[in-house]
Amino acid sequence: MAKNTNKTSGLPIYIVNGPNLNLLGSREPEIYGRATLADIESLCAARAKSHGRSIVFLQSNKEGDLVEYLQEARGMSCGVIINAAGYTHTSVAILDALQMIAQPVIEVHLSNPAARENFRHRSFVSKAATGIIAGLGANSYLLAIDALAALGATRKKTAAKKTTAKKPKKNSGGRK
Ligand code: CA2
Repeated sequence: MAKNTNKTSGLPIYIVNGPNLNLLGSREPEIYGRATLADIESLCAARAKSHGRSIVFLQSNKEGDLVEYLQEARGMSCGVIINAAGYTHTSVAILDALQMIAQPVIEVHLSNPAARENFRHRSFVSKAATGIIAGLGANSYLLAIDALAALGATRKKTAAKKTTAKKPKKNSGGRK
């Protein structure tokens, strides 16, 4: 596992959940599974702990609250996992907030929106996401935690590691 030496090391993973996910487990289990959001929170806390990480687990039915959680995550997290639920497909405000986050952002979904109705095929969140995990029920969240741990959850989204290519020495046995 990559060593976490960046200044965000030690900060929690923010897990942000959008509208109606507070009702999980009560309806449409064939699409969203039987786990409640509280179940998913416990599973996430345990998985994060196994990577030496902690979580801040948040849910709101209000777009403005979600924007505020994401603004808070800029200075207070080592990475963000977001299931924006219905706002995935509509919210420019959430996209704008995500674009201001330097840490890695993983978009998650319980179902696979690409295999569902056309209106779910567009995701504003994807435009700002480092990666996307969908269609695996509660496991989507757990794999997103694994992904952040594997990334070190510290690397800036755009700043690729600088590599200084060594100049080949003249006549040093290289291909002629
Ligand atoms: O699959 C996902 O995780 C979604 O983000 C869930 C959203 C949906 O609008 C996205 O297209 C995909 C819907 C969340 C609705 O939550 C429910 C809670 C209880 C029962 C039924 C749905």
